Amino acid sequence: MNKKEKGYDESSIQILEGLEAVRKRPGMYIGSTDNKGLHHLVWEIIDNGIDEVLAGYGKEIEVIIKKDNSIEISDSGRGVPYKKHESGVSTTEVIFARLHSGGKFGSEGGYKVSGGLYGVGSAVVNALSQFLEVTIYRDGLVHRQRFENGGSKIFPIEKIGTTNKTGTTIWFKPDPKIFSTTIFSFDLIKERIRQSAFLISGLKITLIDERNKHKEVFCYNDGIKEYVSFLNEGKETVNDTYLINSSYKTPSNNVIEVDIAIQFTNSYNEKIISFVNNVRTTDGGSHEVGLKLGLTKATNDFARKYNFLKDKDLNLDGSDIREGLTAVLSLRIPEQILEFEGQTKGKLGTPDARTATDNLTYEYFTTYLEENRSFAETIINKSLLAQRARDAARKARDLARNSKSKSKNEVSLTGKLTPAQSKDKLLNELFLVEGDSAGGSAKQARNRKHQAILPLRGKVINSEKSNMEQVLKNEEINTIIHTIGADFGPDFDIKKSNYGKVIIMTDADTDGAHIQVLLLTFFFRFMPELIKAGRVYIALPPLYKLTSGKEVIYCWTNEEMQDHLKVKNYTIQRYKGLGEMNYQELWHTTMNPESRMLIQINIDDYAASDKKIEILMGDKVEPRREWIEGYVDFEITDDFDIDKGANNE
Ligand code: 0RA
Repeated sequence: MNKKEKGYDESSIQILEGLEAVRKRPGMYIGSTDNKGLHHLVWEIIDNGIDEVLAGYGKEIEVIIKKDNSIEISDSGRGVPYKKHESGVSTTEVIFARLHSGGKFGSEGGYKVSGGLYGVGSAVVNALSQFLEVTIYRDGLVHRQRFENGGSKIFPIEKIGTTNKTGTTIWFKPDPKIFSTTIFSFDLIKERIRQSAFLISGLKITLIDERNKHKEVFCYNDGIKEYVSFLNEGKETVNDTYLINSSYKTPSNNVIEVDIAIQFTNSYNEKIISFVNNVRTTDGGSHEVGLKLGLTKATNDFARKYNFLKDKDLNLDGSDIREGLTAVLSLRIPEQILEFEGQTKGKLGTPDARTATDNLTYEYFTTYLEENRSFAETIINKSLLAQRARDAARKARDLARNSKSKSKNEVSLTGKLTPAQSKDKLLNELFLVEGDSAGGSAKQARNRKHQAILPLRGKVINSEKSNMEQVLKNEEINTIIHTIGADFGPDFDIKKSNYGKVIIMTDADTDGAHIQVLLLTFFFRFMPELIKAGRVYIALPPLYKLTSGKEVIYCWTNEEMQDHLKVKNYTIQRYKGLGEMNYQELWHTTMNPESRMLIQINIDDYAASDKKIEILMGDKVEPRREWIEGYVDFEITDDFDIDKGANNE
C-alpha cells in the first residue's frame, strides 16, 4: 500500500533487498538489455528530475552525453536526502543501493507521475551501471557518493563543499557486461526530451553531446499547443490550434485534469497522441475513445442543426470527421482510479477518463464550432467528401476481392509477376524492380525457388498526397497489394503475406531514390505491420566495378574504391543503373543472399518517422526543401531509421 506523501523524509523508507536481484534479471526491471533497455536507464533518471519539477521544485534539467558514453543528468530540485537513515547508512545509499519500498518520491497531490518502477528507478540504474556518482546540493551543502560495479559502495557519503543552490546530479555509465550496446543515441534521447518539454510548459531541458559537440535546448511555453504545431509542420492547416483545458469530477469525487490540443489539416491522416500523467499511452484507451465520441457527437449535432445533413441522411462517420485531425491529449488521473491494460500496459483502462474526455470535448468543441462557422463548414464538407471516397474505395475493393476469388492463381491477376516456385511463404522473397529491362535481368538472375520478380513500369502514386480511393486505383499499388496477398490498412494480416522479405531494387540514382521513397511511403501508410515485422528491405547495388586482368572487385562506397586504387591500378566502371550489369553480375552483387547488401527498414519511433514522411511527401514545398538541404546526400538512413547494423547479410 502506498504511504502518505506528506512529511516525506529520511525516516520513511523501508529497505527490502540488495541489487543482485536486478542484475540477475534486468529484463524484469527495464524490459530488455538492448538499445531500448539501455535508454530506459536514462528515462528513469530524467523522470526523477521531472518529478521534482512537477512537485514545484526547479524548472531546468540538463543531460550531458560524455565522450566515453557515460551520461550526466542534473536537476535543480530539492536534492536527494543524504542524512543517516534508521538502518544506519545514508538515505542516499538506501535510495540508490537498495530496492527500498516507499511512495514515489517528489510527487505531490497523489499522481503517480513517471514510468513503472515506483521509486526504485535510481537503484535499478545503479545496479546496471559500471559506476554511478550522485552529487547532492541541499541544505547549503554539497555531498557526493560513488558506487561501482553494479552499485557497490566505495566510500560512505562524503561532504565535499558548500553551495547556495539545490539539486541533484547523477553521472553513470551502463555496464557493458549487462547491455548488448552501451552507445547512447542522441536522436532517441532528443525525441524523448522534446516530448517531455512539450508536456510540461516552461520546463527547460538542455541536451549536450560531448562526443560530437552537439547542443540543443528544449523549452515550450505553449506546451501541447506547440506540440501540435510541431506535428503539423509541413501541412496546410484548417484552423488555429484549439485548446481545451479543463477538469472533470468523477462520481467518486476524484478529479481528472484534461488538456487537449486540436488542429485540422488538409491531409488524409488522423493522428492522436495521448499521455496520462506524462506517460505516453501508445495504445490509446478510454481517454482517446472519449475524445472521439465527443468530437463525433458535437460535429453531427452541429451538422444536423444547420442542415448539412438532411433528415434522411445517416450521421457522419467518426473516422471521416477525423480525416486530417491532429490531436494531443494529456490527462492527469489520480492513482486510485488509474488502470492500464494490454501486454505492455500502454492502454488506459480507467472508465471515468472516457466520460471526462467525452463530456469536455462535446461541450467545448460544440462552442468552438458555433463560434467558428466557416471552420465548421470546412470540416463537415471534408467529412462528406471522405465518406464518398470511402464508399468508392469499398466498391473498388469488393471488386478486387471478387476477381481474386474468381482467378485460380495469383499470376493471372498480376500478369507481370514472375512467381517463386516454392510455397514456403517465409523463405520467399519479392523483388520490386524499377523498370522492365532491369526486371528482365532480374528474372534471369534470380533463384527461381525462392525469389519472385515484380517489375514496376508506371509511376507509383504518392500515398501521402492521395486518399485511399486514389491510391487503390493506382495500378502499380494494386498489383503490389495483390501480390503480397495480405490485404492492407486495418485488414492487413501479416500471416497471409506471401513473402518473408519484400525487397525494393532500384537504380542508385535520384529517380531510384524517388521510387524507393514512394514505395516506403506506401508501405508506411498502408502496411506498417510489414515494416514493423522487419520484412521490408532496400537492395543496394554496388556503385563501382574495378577490373584488373581477371580480378574483379565491386565497391559500394567511394572510400572502398579509393582504398583499392591506393594499392593497384584498376579499370573503373561506374554503374549508373541496374541495366548495366549482366544477369550474373546482378545475381552476385545484388540478389544472392550470400553476397548481397540489404538495408532493413525499421521504424524505431513511429511518430518521428510519420513526421519525416509528411515533410518529404506532403503538400508544402518549403519544409521539404529545407529538410533536403539539411541532409544533402539524401541519406535514406536518416529518413527511415534504417538499421545499419542489419545491412550486411
Ligand atoms: C527522495 C525524497 C525527496 C527527493 C528525492 C528523493 C529526489 C530524488 C531524485 C532523483 C533525481 N533527482 C532527485 N531529486 C530528489 C524529497 C525530500 C524532501 O522532502 O525534501
